[in-house]
Amino acid sequence: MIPAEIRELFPILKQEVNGHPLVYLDSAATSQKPIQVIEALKHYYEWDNANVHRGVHTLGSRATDAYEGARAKVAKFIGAASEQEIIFTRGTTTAINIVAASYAQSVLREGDEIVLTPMEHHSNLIPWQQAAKKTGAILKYIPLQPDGSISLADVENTITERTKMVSIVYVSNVLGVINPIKEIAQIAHKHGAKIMVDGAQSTPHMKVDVQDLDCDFYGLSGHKMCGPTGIGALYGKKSLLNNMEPIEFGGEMIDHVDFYESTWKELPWKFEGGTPMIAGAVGLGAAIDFLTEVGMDNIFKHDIELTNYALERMMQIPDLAVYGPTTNRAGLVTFNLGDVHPHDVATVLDSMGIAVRAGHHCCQPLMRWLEQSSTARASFYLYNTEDDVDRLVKALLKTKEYFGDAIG
Ligand code: 7TS
Repeated sequence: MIPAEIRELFPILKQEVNGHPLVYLDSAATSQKPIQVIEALKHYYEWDNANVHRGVHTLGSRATDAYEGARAKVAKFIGAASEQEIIFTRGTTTAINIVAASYAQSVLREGDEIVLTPMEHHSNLIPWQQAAKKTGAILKYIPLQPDGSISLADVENTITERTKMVSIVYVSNVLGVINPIKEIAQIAHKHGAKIMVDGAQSTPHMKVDVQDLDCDFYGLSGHKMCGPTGIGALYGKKSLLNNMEPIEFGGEMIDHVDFYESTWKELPWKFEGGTPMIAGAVGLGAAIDFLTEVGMDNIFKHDIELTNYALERMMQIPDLAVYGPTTNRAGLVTFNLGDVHPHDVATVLDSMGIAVRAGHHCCQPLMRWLEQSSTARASFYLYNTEDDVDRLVKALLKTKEYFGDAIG
């Protein structure tokens, strides 16, 4: 386990909520930020703030160095071959939208197939629905096993010669399942398809190597990995990004502009129209330094141990249903307490200082597959401890008492 002192680096966790010390179990929605990231943002605004790639003045070059330095950190963190393969975006949603709008819509033809799974977040579903509508391509879904995992046999059966694009989540934000991306990429490539990976929930918790996975595109969100909101990245293989058209046009992304025609900068800047999220990138760079120092393998181990501990304890609570597989899963537990509405569960937990998310988690099709309208979810990160899990379990038992006969 990661030492409990790590928690001390997160100032927000020191407060009381509703008269109880805060237990933050909603990191899958957004993670908290360590002092190093907060200080990096403060330092940037106090000393270096200027626009990038323009000013010859000192602040301009400091800001540019900080921004491009952060890009190099992202590239190294996910094992990209070159910094040119990293495009800064607002987050995973924007990363997927760029690929669906630029790459997919230029290659897809009527009758081509886009392969997804029923566990996709809306951000990895709706952009593909739009691409299908515009091109006449067809959406296909790899079926789920009863525990919510997917089998490679089903992957083999679903991907065909007509498949041009596979887009799949690495770690589900509801089931916690870790999908076998490397194997799926091999199957996709065997059929000449490209694969996009939704890395929103994997990048914060495990070591990612895009070259080893051999994925063509990969999206991540900075705010889920100790970084600021409003910053994320799209990784794409250079050979693909080079042949893609930008989807945002304007300042910063151009080479030569004339009255009727313009040309674009080289990678990655042709995809970064307008003034980028400079401070956000600097904060993300600081978050990557922090995570690297703690060690991604340590974080993965910590989150898994905590989740297993939570699963073991939560499964002993009568009437509490837990969703997702029991093995090969990452740091979150999705559950329902009998028939009590998860919003009510979350509200009672909040009154005891415990923050969990309730709702459909932006996965409405998956909720229907689970035959639930919504669920509650506790998600863990490096600052959580066994004590947090004990507090959650105790509070759930109290919640159960509170609702009494309503549970059935
Ligand atoms: N993909 C997955 C698997 C996610 O969990 C999320 C956000 C996204 C994509 C979108 O990321 P964004 O940073 O672009 O918004 N998931 C959640 C969640 O589970 N609760 O709140 C946001």
